[in-house]
Amino acid sequence: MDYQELSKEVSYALRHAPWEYELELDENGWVEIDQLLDSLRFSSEWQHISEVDLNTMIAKSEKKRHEISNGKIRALYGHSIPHKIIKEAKEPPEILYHGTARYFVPLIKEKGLIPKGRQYVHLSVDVGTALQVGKRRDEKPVLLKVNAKNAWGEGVNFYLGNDKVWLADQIPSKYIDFE
Ligand code: HQG
Repeated sequence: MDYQELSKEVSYALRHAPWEYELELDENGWVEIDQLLDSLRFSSEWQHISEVDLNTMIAKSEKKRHEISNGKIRALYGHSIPHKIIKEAKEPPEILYHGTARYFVPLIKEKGLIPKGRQYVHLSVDVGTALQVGKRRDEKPVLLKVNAKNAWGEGVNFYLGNDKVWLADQIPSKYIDFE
């Protein structure tokens, strides 16, 4: 089984288009695993899929994108659906990073970091991860340093995605160090 392809499809279903799979996410983004499996099995590629495959998909992935608990599965970040997923607000580490494309920098200086097509701004705990994120859009990505703890102290909300990804509603540019 192509677990990378499966992960892409599960992310698409759980982050962007649950209605295409006849799924309804609860307020924290969870769906019944059986419902997701039933829906995936309509496609010939996944007709023999089982819960074991979802566990293998998560175990093999280089990023922790999905989580399984109590017969349910959810995406941990990345959502774009209109109904905002409720995340657990949490005090962030002192510094978080954001990797982006050079051509976005003037706009980010002006408006701060905004979620664009997603529900939250995505931040990384380490430089390497942030640069990888930025490389999706620019071969020479820009590394932004976010003074997360200061922002939190002044009322900006942060939320936990996974152990490497933090989320925020927006980050005003006064909390961002540009290279
Ligand atoms: C930029 C992937 C103009 C922002 C990744 C980013 C991540 C602005 C882009 C996760 C802006 C949005 C999310 C402003 C922010 N003006 N551009 N004011 N504020 N931007 O893809 O953070 O592999 O929605 O810098 O690895 O790149 O799918 O967010 O470049 O963890 O699991 O607008 O998605 O994870 O792009 O990536 P995205 P992102 P997966």
